[in-house]
Amino acid sequence: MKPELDAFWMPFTASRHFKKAPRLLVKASGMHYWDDRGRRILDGVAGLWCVNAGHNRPKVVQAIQAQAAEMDFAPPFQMAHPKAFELADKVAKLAPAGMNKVFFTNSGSESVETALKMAIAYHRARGEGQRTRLIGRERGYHGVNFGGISVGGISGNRKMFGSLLTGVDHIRHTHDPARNAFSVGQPEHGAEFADDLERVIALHDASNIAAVIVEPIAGSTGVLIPPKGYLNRLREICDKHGILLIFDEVITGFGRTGAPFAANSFGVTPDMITLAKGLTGGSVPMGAVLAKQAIHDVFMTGPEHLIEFAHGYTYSAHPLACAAGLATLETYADEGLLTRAGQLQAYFGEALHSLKGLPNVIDIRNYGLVGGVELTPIAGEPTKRALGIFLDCYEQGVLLRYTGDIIAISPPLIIEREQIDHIVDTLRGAIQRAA
Ligand code: PXG
Repeated sequence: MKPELDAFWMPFTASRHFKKAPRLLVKASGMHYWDDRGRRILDGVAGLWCVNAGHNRPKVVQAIQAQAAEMDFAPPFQMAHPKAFELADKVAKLAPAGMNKVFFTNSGSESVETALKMAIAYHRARGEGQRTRLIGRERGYHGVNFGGISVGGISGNRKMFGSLLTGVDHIRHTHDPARNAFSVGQPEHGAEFADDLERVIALHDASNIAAVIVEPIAGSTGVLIPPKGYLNRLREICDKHGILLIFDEVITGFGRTGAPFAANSFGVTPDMITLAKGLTGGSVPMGAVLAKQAIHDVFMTGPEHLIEFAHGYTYSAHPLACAAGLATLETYADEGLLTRAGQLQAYFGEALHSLKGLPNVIDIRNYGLVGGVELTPIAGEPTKRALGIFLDCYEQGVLLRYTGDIIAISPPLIIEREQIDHIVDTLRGAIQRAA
């Protein structure tokens, strides 16, 4: 290993493997990265599901440069700067009707913690302080902080970290390959998986439960598309029992599903939405929680000189992030990107499903511009087949992502049809070579 690689303790990386043969990206533009060997790499995962408008878009670059020169930082507690209000207003205008309050964070993980705290505090402020329990879902990913891994359902992200939050339950996941393998778009079967929520409610009584959090499409666990009717049923059950419904749209937000949010695409309005990634297209770290007016208003009581919600981050609504967010939203609007995934969905889906029948391909899932290709694991060596395919594609100049033995595809929303073909053809070759 080169000594200069030693100090950096890398996030979510097989670091000894990586440091023997590092993959270093040094430049980006539009649909592409360039690596330190000067090779051009087609970005099939929008960086890490975040670069929705493509890389280094001129308006965004210019906005960040101008903001850095004008004002580096403004304290967000008891002070503010104009772009914070402007960006909140623009995000609220994109949101489903009634979801018009925006709380800024710096990441998806922080958005999740913020939403969970808001939910518990909301019930307390309304005089139901016993509603503290939180419900997540098996295979859910809600970032890596303690709240997020507690409601999250990926055991590898939980098992090393002790007792986590107390008062958390999980409903079952929605993966059902026996009935739904190779579904194009939303699977037909499984709306009834939402009824598992009734089981948990029966166990604890609804009066003790604050909120349910789910990803509308589960991303990190390997792209699980919600069965038809499933999210509607979750909404009905939450309404019946006075439980808040939180959609974690860190991946699905900002056009991934063909609408600004998956809540729009699936026609189900939650009480809160957690955001990050596409909000600034990955250019500057930023997250946000969108909340219904009614949730916000519950806090607005008591003496006006007192802080209503004791929560926030030094870098909430950071000027660079706000400038980047405004320019990113402008780029989405200029180019119609928040609905483009809907126009490409059929083409993308067909291309992806052409991999059916290849060796070891046991399921293909797609919605909007997100897809997953599930492979049979190598006996006794889970994740190794997908790792090999990921590395092979990278050698061929295509960046994808793998999780378990699932290959995830989630390109920038500016992708062209030939680039979809190129990604799928490269993946086809790699799957065949891995057989
Ligand atoms: N919620 C969801 C639904 C996410 O997908 C987070 C929260 C946390 O966001 P931050 O910004 O704190 O990382 C995420 C993040 C992958 C992968 O390919 C996915 C994410 C992050 C890194 C890798 O599985 N999603």
